[in-house]
Amino acid sequence: MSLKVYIDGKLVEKDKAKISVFDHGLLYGDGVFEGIRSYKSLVFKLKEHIDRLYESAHTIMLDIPMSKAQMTKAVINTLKANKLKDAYIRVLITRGVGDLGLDPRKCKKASIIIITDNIVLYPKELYQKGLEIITVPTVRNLSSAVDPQIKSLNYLNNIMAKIEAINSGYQEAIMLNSMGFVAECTGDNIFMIKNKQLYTPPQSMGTLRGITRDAVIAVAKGAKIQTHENILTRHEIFNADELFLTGTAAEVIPVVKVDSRKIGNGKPGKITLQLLKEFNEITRKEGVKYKV
Ligand code: PXG
Repeated sequence: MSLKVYIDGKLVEKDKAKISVFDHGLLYGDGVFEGIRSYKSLVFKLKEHIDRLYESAHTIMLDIPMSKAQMTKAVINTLKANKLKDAYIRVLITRGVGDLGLDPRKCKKASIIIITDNIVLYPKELYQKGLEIITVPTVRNLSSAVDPQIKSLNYLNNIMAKIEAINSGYQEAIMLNSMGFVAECTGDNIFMIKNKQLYTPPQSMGTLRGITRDAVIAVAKGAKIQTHENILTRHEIFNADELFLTGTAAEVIPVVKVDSRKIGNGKPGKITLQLLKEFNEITRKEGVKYKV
């Protein structure tokens, strides 16, 4: 059975899942998206993802032609149609079909696309050995230009940083903001442990308020680990006891080297591994249940 994709109310075969070349999502990256996961027939933080999707759309004045309750149903129905228990879910809202000009008023109706697929996991050894990453020249978008809270279909800012990492032989990059403070990675948030306390940059640094980030902060608070949203410099990152990244795709992944500086003892840290374990427990326990 081939994969079915939801497009504007219909489930269509993957090969037939197509949109117009006049869609402003393609012409201008004019649209928004979410990346969501399900674990063992539980969609993790579905409400939070849908709320963030509607907030992104609200800011760009994109009217999603369905309610949040209908969106929730559409996501679940797409998972069911594909009999997926552990899935990566991509919801996209494009501005829709318009003409070749920028004017979004020419686009009469937004398109809703829901893609569900098997999740491609990162190699297990990355979680055991930890990642080596670098800082890159491309700075994170200014909040006053394109706010990183908007998960827009234009991810060039992040892709530029990813290319710079890849060109230097690394898989992931730390993006700094225009002031030189740590913002986040290309598709993940960053955390450090120093003296048994947890630190991550605040939204005002050009950091996306990740849903995994919030979940990890909640886990840390539950474990009585003091947590802070603080400005972080490269110096502070280099001298962290432990470092890790969080994101829907990566979950919690340890970092052991930044710009050739060893972090802590060069191995994934104890608190990181504890948070990783507890996070994995909640993803298998909490969420919106569905039957396939
Ligand atoms: N920062 C950025 C810039 C992101 O795009 C996160 C942090 C983590 O947020 P959540 O809510 O997922 O904890 C993201 C999320 C991928 C991929 O394939 C990841 C994201 C977007 C698109 C693709 O790794 N990002």
